[in-house]
Amino acid sequence: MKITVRSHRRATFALLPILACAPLACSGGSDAAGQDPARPPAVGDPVEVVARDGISLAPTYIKGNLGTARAAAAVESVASLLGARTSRFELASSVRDGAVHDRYTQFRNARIVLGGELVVHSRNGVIYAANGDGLGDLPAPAEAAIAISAPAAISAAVSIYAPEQYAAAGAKTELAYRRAANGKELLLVHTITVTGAQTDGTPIVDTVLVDAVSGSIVDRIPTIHTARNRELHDLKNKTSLPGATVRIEGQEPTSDSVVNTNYDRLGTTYDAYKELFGRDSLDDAGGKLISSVHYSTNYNNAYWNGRQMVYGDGDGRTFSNLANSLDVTAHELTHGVTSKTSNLTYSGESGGLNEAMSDIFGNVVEYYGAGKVVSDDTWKVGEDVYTPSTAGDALRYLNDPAKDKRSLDYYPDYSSGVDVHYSSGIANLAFYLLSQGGTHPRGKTDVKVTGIGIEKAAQVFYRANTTIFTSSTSFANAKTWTEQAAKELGYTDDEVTSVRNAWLAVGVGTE
Ligand SMILES: [Ca+2]
Ligand SMILES: [Ca+2]
Ligand SMILES: [Zn+2]
Repeated sequence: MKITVRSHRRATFALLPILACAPLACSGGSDAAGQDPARPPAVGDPVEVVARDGISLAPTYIKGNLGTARAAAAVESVASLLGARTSRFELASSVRDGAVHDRYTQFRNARIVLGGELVVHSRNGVIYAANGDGLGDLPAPAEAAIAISAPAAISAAVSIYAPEQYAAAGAKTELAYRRAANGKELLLVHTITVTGAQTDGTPIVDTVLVDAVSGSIVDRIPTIHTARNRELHDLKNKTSLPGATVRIEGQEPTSDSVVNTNYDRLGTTYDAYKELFGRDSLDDAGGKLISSVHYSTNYNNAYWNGRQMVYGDGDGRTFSNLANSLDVTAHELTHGVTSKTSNLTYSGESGGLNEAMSDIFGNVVEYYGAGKVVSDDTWKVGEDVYTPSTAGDALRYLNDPAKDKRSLDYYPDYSSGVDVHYSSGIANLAFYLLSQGGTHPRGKTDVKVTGIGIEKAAQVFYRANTTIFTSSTSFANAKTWTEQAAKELGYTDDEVTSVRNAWLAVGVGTE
């Protein structure tokens, strides 16, 4: 196994002079001011509820002058406006892009509420908007209701794996709350980390949630993000990461063309994120981009393990070497961006959105690498390494997801068991239609979308994923929140309508 390590390039990106631009004088286009450009919120303005949760009816997005950023009283007041009076909130992370987007973790009865983050948006110290999921005062069992012990929960978690897959469990067993599937209450769950390996060598690091009251499995959340869903099982050679260092930033090419090509792919991905979004690497702090290539033998996959990319050589039939593909590389790296920002949970609807972000930005990077040219390949995933003996096909298709015979292209077809690599098709198609315009490729709706171009569409999805989405964002939330992102970017009413229509065209929302 070999590894390519890329140290960061120091950012020369300077802050845009947005602070010198009074909101009233700011015209449209890409500003990073982070609020509706029409007028700043003023004290005494009514608080506007932009969207509500479909079940709890708690607001999921509010706008107005909501007080002083990071003041405890203001955060409490914002939480209360969002219907969360019985929870406590702690600042977890922050994104700055001219505006400040503070993410707060929610606690109930001193236990974390998974997926229940509050995001508070401020500018010049004044909160102008806030959003979140699962923030209403949903009923929650007290710890006195626990009927399932931690060891019993670990047994239940392990039982969903084949014996040869499972290696260990229980290292990080903790109690937490998680919204029930019916949306009406919080469940008290044991969170259990399970490690092991699939038969093709892909590692397993899952978080399994076991209901502490009923003992049922609530969710299985993989933390290993593969570029594609596993299809073949050829060999089971074990590997240990990261392997020997063979090329670091600035070093001359080696004799291994796979190392050199992947080194260039990492460079293009870095440059695209920096130029298009002003982002300095995955963590926006110049962090290293690390790849290990030649993983296992004939391994038909690539994955992101939370720290680095890992690529198989492919078996030469289903895939050639995955490390040579730019959109596969950028797909994996985008999992890193998502994990540092929205941290979309990798199961259910949020998991489909997580995969879609990677498919979308994988190809936005490919578009950038092609000299900012849109081609048929812009809407195909992994076309350069998939089925070397068949021309023109791809692993997935953003412009016609159902072409792979598995991916969804219409939200009413969604059910909770759909693999995240296939539910991603719903958002992938929305992105395609927002970029290029048109109607649903299979006529499932008759909504006509006016395209706004790939770069503007990418700005909308990037802003939503990095500053508004939370770990439990649904497709319906994604619709509302990408519309908000477009407004914050200063896009025209027609362009915001295109965002709305793109989602309506794939069956998300009704108006
Ligand atoms: Ca592509
Ligand atoms: Ca092919
Ligand atoms: Zn992925």
